[in-house]
Amino acid sequence: MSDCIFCKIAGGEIPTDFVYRDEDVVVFRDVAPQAPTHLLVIPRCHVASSAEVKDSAVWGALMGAAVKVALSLGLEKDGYRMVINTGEGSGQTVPHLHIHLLSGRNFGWPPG
Ligand code: DGP
Repeated sequence: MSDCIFCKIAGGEIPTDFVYRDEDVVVFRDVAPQAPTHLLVIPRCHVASSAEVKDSAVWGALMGAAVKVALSLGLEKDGYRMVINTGEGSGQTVPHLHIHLLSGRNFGWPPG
């Protein structure tokens, strides 16, 4: 989508240091980190939110990449959290599906 910031990042229109890239997914650091490690895992194809996924292969690619990156960084040692905000009420601000991958501090439950 031409006016989507995450499509521009995935497409290379906005210079970004990628932590991970494959043909379906890119991973990069959140601009406003909420933990010492805060990565965004996004599909290259534009999907507005988790509620809009039509092809279950998107989930395999996204979750597979998220866990691969988490393990490659050793995040499982102290634990990590994955979050998918869906819709305004959940706090979603960017309408392009993304997994927040957070680690490096203790997380409370229930989440705020
Ligand atoms: P959410 O609120 O779940 O939609 O999360 C969107 C996240 O995206 C938020 O934590 C800030 C981050 N973000 C927004 N714009 C940019 C950007 O241009 N670059 C990067 N790296 N992160 C962004």
